[in-house]
Amino acid sequence: MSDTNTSSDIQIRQLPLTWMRKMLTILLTFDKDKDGVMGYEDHMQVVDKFVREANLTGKARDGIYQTFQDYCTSGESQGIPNSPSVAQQLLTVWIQKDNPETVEKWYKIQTENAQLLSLDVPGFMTFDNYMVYWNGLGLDKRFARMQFDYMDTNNDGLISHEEFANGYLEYMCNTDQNNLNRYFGPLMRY
Ligand SMILES: [Ca+2]
Ligand SMILES: [Ca+2]
Repeated sequence: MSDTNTSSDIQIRQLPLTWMRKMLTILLTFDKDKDGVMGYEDHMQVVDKFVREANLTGKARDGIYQTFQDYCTSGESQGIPNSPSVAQQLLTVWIQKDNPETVEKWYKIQTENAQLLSLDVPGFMTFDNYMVYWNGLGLDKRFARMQFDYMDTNNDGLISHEEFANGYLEYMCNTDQNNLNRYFGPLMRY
């Protein structure tokens, strides 16, 4: 192909395996209609489930919908849900992980999630609250504690909103083969 997009001129075979497995693990969790892409409808289903699990109402509920809508339908981040295939979505995320605008949206989404999950202990997420998130995503309960402790970088037994959001950014942006972040549970085999 002879398009002009130089920065995106990377092939799927060039992506680091661990990073790719992390992204495919997200896909397994979020691709509800199993069409190979985490699209707009998948995102909305995730929010629906989250809203139910966390019993959100009123402004809290409207806020999280608004944040996801913005992510899916405006700015460069919308290229991710609008990708036509698994490979294209991986390549789009690969590029967007270096885009400050998209990274800021990721941070905002996870900070808002953390706030909504810790209404009883403002500013921090207890392990019980974290389990609302983990179970809401339908992840393997056995591995929740390991990830919780991994993100608890100051070892106070709580996850601050910053620790939660930074954990997500590290999951998305760290391309090291030995990265132990398991934000969405054990990595899929690929
Ligand atoms: Ca899908
Ligand atoms: Ca902590």
